[in-house]
Amino acid sequence: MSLSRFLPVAMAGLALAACGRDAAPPTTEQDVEKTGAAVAVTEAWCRPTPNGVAVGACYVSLTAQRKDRLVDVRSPVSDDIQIHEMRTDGDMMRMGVLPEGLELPAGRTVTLRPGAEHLMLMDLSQPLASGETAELTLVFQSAPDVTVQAQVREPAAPPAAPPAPAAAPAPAPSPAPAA
Ligand SMILES: [Cu+2]
Repeated sequence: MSLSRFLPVAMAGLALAACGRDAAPPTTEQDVEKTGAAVAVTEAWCRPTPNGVAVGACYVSLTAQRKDRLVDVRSPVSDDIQIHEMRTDGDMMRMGVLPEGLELPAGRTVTLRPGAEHLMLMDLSQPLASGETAELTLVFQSAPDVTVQAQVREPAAPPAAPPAPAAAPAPAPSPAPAA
């Protein structure tokens, strides 16, 4: 049999023609050059913003397999996301930009949280509403970008403060006469 010659089919042109303009932009750019070990991103969440407040705060937990650094964050809802730390200045807690990003030691989970490091979303294009999500793309020095959907919710109650009032330990059935 003769496998004479394959037709050099011009697939490229066909593929381009099939691309709709409304398709979401591909995220293949994140594959370039970033060959570092992946950073695990968990527990991404944001505080809801009251009406009219244009600055939001988001939090994530980051675990880098190898020493790395969170250097930038992007989101559709903010063009300017800053990586902030909290510092004690006398009796005052002040926040400020971490100019070199947030260091991620190897193998240890760094948890951003209220009162500590956090992501500050400046000039929000829309409010962060409880129950919704905000997309965050985390950019690392070595590891590939990671995009997560952060839950917008109120902060969880600190574990040290039980929510139950529990002031009156009265397990006995109260035989209060019905009115
Ligand atoms: Cu801040």
